[in-house]
Amino acid sequence: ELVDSAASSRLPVTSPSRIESRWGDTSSYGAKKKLQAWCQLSNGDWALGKVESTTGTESVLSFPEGKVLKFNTESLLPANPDILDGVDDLMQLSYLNEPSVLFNLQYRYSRDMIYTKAGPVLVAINPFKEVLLYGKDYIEGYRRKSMDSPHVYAIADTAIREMIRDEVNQSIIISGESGAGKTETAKIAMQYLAALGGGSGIEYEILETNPILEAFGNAKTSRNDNSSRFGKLIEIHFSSTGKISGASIQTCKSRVVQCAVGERSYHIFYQLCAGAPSSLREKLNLKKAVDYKYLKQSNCFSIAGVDDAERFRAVMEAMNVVHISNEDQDNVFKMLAAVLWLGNISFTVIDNENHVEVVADEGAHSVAKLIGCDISDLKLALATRKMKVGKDIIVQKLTLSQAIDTRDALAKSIYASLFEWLVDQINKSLEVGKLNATGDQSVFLIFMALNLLMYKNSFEQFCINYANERLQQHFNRHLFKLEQEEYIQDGIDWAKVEFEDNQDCLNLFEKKPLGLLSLLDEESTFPNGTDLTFANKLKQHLNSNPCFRGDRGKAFSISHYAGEVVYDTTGFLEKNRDLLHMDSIQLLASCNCSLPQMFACKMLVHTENTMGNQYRSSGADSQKLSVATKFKGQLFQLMQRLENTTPHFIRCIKPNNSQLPATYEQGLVLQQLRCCGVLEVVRISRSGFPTRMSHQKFAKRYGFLLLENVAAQDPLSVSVAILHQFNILPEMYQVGYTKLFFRTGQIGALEDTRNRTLHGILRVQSCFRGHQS
Ligand code: AOV
Repeated sequence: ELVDSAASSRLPVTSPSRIESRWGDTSSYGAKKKLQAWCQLSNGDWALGKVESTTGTESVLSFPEGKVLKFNTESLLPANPDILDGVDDLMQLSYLNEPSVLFNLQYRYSRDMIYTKAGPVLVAINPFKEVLLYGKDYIEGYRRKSMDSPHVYAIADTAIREMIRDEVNQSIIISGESGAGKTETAKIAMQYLAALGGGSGIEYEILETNPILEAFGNAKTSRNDNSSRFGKLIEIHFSSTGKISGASIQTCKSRVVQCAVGERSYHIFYQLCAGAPSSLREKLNLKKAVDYKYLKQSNCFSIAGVDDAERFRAVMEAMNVVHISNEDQDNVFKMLAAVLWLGNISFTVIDNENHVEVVADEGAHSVAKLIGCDISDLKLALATRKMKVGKDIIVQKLTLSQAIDTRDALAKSIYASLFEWLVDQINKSLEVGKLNATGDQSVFLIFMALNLLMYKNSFEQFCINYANERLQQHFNRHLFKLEQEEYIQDGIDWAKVEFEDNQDCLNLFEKKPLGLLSLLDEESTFPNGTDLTFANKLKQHLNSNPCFRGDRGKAFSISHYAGEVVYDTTGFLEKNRDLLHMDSIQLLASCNCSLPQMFACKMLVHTENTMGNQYRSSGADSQKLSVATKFKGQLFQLMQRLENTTPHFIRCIKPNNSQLPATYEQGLVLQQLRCCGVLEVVRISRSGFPTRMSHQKFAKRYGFLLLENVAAQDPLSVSVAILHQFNILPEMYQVGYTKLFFRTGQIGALEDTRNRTLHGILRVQSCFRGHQS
């Protein structure tokens, strides 16, 4: 910047075209350097082209391969100057539009720089291959701060340091869709935590919980071979000296045994059928997966490239690592087999009112044997219901559909209880440091499975998307606070920064009595409620809500922060009720096997807690808390714990659905950036003043463009003079105590002018040199 400001500052002036007036003063790049712009091709991808000409509403763009195409000028988006290619924080971009963000991430990804910051968020793109970014040297580099490019290690380092320095709990919130790399990322973060705080071996045990939780909690879906059907929260405790002293895991489930064509139920069922050794097979009277109705319904038994038998051995090994005794393991497998056999139990109709009786075949006998009850008790529990009428208890026979529901509900609740029990066992094993854990700080590692929003959504996505909405609010508010602090610190008028909140959408879910969840629970308790009456009720009460739209038939739409999603209410009531009758609980309580007894105990506690609360008890038959309400409760607990932590956010992105390296599908990435809230960060920043530069830096960088001589003036005065000379509108910037704050795009325009001027000077200089030589 050895430039004589007086000589170089005459700016060529041309009349700004439509694009230029929209994007700021980027005109007169003129013939030498054409304006570059993003345009959307017919396949939806964005491409970078040179603007050849603009006439009326149309622009002609040329592309590197020589192609020339016409576009609607309004549809073009400005591209960033080349010097910003591959910046390691998206916030450094002058233009934060979607193609610019996508391109920047792709630029880095193709160079194995899979991590990029988006302000306070770390974006991690799954490389689907080994990248040389980990291990001892890198850990040392980040520990000593000799490395500072975006990395999971850097996040873990900040978390651990802030925990020790501020004595405040930290959370690392890792989200992304299945297969995006959450588990890997958590392991990488753990690696770092273990290097700084490990040594007891507990970190190994924590990692070994993964195969177990995945086997029991994950399933193949049509979109993902290994989709986690639960949210997972791992809490790692550190002693005051910064060493890992223990850990605990919490899960938050949203799916029950049921699957569609092309999907599988939980992995563990197929693993058990494929991998159980013969002695175990005999004990469980185990058949092949195809012999079980629950597994057969979807007609999908294997996953490409996955050996279920081998996985089963890995799960058994992991169970040993977390100290689940052989006897308990046997009991676990018994419960699994009981669930499978329950699905094979059939009924015969015994009268003309469609009442039924259980067929005492292999299925029924196996279940009774496995859970340790009398077959007559089992038959009674599945085909009758005790009702309280006045002071008397009468026994009512069940119809075929009631009996099937009862059977399925029992299977689901055994499975859910088993999963809960397993998590409890794992936690006991990880509790080593608990004794002296009082007063310790801890780092929480939190996984939230953020599934992609899909066109046809059911109850599960409804719950997950609701959770995402809550998490998004937490994220927004954190960001808002960080921003606010920076503005206030620099004396900026905070009122000029607008932030959108998703409170409206959350209200749509949570308002009482006329919110989605309340209405769902209400309809679920009506004996005559159906999915259709539920859908109609929503339309009747919520149509005036801007986040809600009633669609045809059983469908409705919600405007989520990430976009509009259509839901189909089919199955909502049944899944939400997750009804288990007292008769079934009593059956489990009467078993002479330890696990069913324990399950029944827990269910009874649940039931008692909720009776007289929100839920009516109808005689001897009482209901558990609805699934949605339970989910909401767990979510609130999780949020409450998060509120008391300093959060760190990592968003994992899956660049393609084929698990291939070096394959970056724009549309897929974009979808996830929207869902994970990365574009939201960008949007929030854009609504504020995302570009910041100190007075000094600004004066030094652009001062030479001034017409008047300002050499003697202070940086602030120089800065103000620049702002005036370039007619930057007052609403486009704010002057702080130490920094200037700009709205998006403003610096880009200045930067272009600067480059243009420098180019001009260089040309003039080389011209001179040419003469001299
Ligand atoms: P998930 O945890 O997000 O899915 P994973 O962490 O299991 O996804 O990642 C899926 C696969 O991507 C892994 O098995 C690796 O092959 C690859 N991968 C992810 N991150 C990296 C990385 N940093 N380096 C190399 N390979 C990676 V799930 O928990 O299904 O919701 O169940």
